[in-house]
Amino acid sequence: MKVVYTPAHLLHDPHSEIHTSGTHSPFEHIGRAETIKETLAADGSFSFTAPTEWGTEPIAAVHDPGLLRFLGTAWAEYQLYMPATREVVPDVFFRNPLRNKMSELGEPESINGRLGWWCFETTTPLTEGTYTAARGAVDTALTTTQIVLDGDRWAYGLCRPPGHHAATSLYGGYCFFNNAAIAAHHVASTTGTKVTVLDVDYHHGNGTQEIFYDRDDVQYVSLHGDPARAYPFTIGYADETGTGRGLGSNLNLPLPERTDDDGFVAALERACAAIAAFGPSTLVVSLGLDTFITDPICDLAVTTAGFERCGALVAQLGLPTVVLQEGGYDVDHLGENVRRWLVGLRGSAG
Ligand code: SP5
Ligand code: ZN
Repeated sequence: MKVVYTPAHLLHDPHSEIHTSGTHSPFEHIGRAETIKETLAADGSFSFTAPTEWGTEPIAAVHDPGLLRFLGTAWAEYQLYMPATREVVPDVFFRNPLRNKMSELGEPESINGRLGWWCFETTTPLTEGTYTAARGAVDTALTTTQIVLDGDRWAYGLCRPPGHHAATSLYGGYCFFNNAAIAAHHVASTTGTKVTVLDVDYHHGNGTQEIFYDRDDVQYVSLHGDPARAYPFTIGYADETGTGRGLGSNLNLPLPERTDDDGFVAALERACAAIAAFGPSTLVVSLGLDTFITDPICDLAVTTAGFERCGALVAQLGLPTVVLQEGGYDVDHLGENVRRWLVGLRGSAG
């Protein structure tokens, strides 16, 4: 199986993350991608390739060009406002009710105002190299997709930073550009065929859902911790099924605390039945391993053996499959969990 990896992710190197009312060392850090790379390299049956450059066009096809422009310059602009800030984080968020009964506001002018306009939460710092790293993750996703479009049955893109929380016009949740959505849109728009994004990260992929919510050519299917208790809290409920032409092509399967291998596999069987019924040409998997039993920020109980079962179940769909990295924060087990998911997917096919 081909693996697409670039060291560009090392340029996104936050030293702190603001969550649960304090500043902490980040859960989303460079060691995550490095341990995955090392584990897959040590296995010997994966062949590594570097991404090619795709430019900004595929990003602007999915995201607001304003978000793209902002992320390209925000860190440098902030230095003029607050010199020598290593990690740039908004402190004022734009919330619609602020301007209740007033005219609609466009993007504010000041850098501080713009940060709160394009970002939705505090855990996603912008560092000096974040934009370059995020562009590298998109190139990784698109190169992985091209490998599958060119005939490989599957390929794995080691995307970092992850993507599924990034919406059309918002970044957050450790995500800047929605790698999986950009990949899925690329397939749908260049081949004219249907695509499914299957999201098995612990967190609901609010960005991917929002991007495709009114479309009938891209299905979004997600298994995740119930947003009644889990991030991102305000989206990911079972009654969100799509709108307009997209009605019926969004499926959320919220899961209870401590869901184990059998429970997760049972939900994945439901997901696969819905995917088979939709009939896509291509599958894009948002692969998060934060459903793992000892993940430090999540509360499901999937094991390493369970991940292999999940990969094998997805293989039974018989679809060309683009696997893209999302979350997973138990770094001691992350590489092996990814490896076993991919081993399950490829089975004895090699
Ligand atoms: C891609 C991805 O998995 N993004 C997840 C973003 C979740 N960010 C929330 C971090 C909150 C950490 N809460 C700490 C609780 C410790 N018990
Ligand atoms: Zn996650």
